[in-house]
Amino acid sequence: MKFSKVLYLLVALAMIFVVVGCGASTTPAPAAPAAAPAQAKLEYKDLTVCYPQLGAESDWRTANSASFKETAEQLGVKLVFSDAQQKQENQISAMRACIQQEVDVIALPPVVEDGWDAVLTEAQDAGIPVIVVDRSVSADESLYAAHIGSDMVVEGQRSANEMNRLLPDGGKVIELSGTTGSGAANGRAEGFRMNLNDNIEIIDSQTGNFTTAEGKPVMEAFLKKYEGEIDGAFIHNDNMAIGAVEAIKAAGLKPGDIKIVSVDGTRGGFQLMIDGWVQADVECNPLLGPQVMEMALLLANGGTVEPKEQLTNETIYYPEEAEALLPERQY
Ligand code: GYE
Repeated sequence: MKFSKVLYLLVALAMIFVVVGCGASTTPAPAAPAAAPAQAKLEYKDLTVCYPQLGAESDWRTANSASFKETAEQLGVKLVFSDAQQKQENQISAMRACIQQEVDVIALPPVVEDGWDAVLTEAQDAGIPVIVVDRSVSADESLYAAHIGSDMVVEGQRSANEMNRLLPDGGKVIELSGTTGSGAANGRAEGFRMNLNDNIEIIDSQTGNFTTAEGKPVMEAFLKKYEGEIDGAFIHNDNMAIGAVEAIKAAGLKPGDIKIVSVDGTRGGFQLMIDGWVQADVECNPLLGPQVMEMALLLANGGTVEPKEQLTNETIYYPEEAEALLPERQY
C-alpha cells in the first residue's frame, strides 16, 4: 500500500472515531445502572435457624432445647429442630438436610468433639454460618463462626477445688464421667486433674453417658469393687448423680459418707444438696437460646464475631443456699 493511501485510511479512521465520540458526548448518557439496593437488613422474622440437638439425655438438655424453642417462638424465628439421640451420624444428617434447605444459620451442639470437618466445610461452602453451641469441636476455628458455651475445663477445676476442700486429709475418689469423647467430659476430666491435690487419688473413672439410667449401674459396680474405700465422687452431671445416689442409698450408706461434687445446677441437683447427698454443684448454664439467636441474626446480616470463643458466666452452688434458691430455678 502506498504511503498516501495509508494516510487516507488513518485520517478516515480518526474522523469516524471523532464523530462517534462526539455523538456519544452530545446524546444524554444512558442512565447509570441503578446502584444495587443496599441489601435489606434481615430481621428475626426472616430468619431460619437450624438446631440439630444432640439428644434428650438430661434435664440440662431438656432446658437447653426449651430455651431454643421458646426464644425462637418469642422472636418469630423459624427453628428447624431435631433430636439426634446422642448419635453423631444423626446430627450430621440433620445438618446436611439443613444445608439442602438453605437455612440462614446452623447452631450445632456437638455430641463429641472430633469428626466435624467434612460437614462444617459443606456448610461453609454453602455460605451458611455455623455457631458451635455448648460443647466444643476439635475442628479448625476457620470452619465455624463462633462457639457459645461453658468453659468445661474451668468447671473441672472448680470441681477439684471443692473436692480438695471436702477431703482436706486426702482420700480416694471415683469419677463418673460424661459421654466419651464429648467436649464436656474431656474438659471436666482435664480440669479436675489439673487442680486436684496430690493426696487425693482417682481410683477409677467410667462413663455413665450423662444419664440417670446409665449412671446408677456404674456407681453400683464401683461400690462393689471398692467397698468401703471410696471417700469422694466427681460426677459430671446431676442426672448421673441422681442415679449414683440411688445406688449409694441401696448400698446402705448415709448422706455425706461419700462426698459428692456434681455439675449442672439443675433442680434435681439442688434436691440432692437439700437431702445432704451432694456437697457442691458446679453450675453449667443451658439457657443459651437468646444469646445464640442474637448472634444468628448478626451473622445472617453478614456480621462477624470476635473473639470466636464466647464463654458463659457461671458459679458454684452449695447445700446451705439450695433450699432458698430452688423455687427460682428455671430447670
Ligand atoms: O452437663 C449434661 C448434658 O454438654 C454441658 O450435657 C452439656 C452437658 C451437661 O447432658 O447434663
